Amino acid sequence: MARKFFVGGNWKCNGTTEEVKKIVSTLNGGDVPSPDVVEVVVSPPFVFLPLVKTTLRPDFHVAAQNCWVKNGGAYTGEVSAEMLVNLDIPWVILGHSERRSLLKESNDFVGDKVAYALAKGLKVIACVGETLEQREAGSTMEVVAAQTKAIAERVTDWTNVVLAYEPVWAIGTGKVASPAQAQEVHSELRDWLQANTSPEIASTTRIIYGGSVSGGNCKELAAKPDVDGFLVGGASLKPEFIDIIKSAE
Ligand code: G2H
Repeated sequence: MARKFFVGGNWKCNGTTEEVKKIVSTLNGGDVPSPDVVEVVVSPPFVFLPLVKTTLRPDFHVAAQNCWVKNGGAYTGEVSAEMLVNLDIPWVILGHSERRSLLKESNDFVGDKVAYALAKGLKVIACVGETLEQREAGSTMEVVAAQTKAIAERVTDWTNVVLAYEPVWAIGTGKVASPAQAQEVHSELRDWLQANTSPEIASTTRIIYGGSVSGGNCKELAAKPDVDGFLVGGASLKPEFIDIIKSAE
């Protein structure tokens, strides 16, 4: 089964109501390939999710940028998977490196979150990636395999999982991975899935790339056989996000 190209826009902690309305209006006016060709999901901060969901074109979907590891309760500042489901938010990003590093989210904690969110009916963009130090030490695959293993130990059905490979050294730095570097890790991740989950999961799970993706570099990256799309940060706030979506064709 062919893997449908996937483009996610991670708005991170950016935007005012006016700015959000402007981004949505740009997206709504964009001429992009049909939903048969590309799946587009944008991820505004929690507070803007209802606004974006109600004003965004129907062929694009929304994602939260995080959710709590279990049911709600006395967890000040958290948002539960159940709340996202209640608001009809279909997707959530989990394990982003900014949360892993700044908020000390461990592999196990991210794995627990992914399993819980999936069990509640959410679709998950699960992020993995190595730091520059780890890459230079030659441990890239060891790091991303351990991050993926923590998910694989808890999840059997990968239908609603998109795996995002985001090398930390490429995030928000303008230093995008070369198409060959991205392809190498994506291919090794697919091999890892083949060996540790199943051939079916390995061949159908989308592995997308994130880290300084732009309108200028997306086409070359998209041409690689194991790059099934992108998770875009900075450029997803700009009109060039439309060009990135178009790289699906
Ligand atoms: C990586 C990416 C989006 P950016 O974090 O998840 O951000 O494209 O700004 O590097």
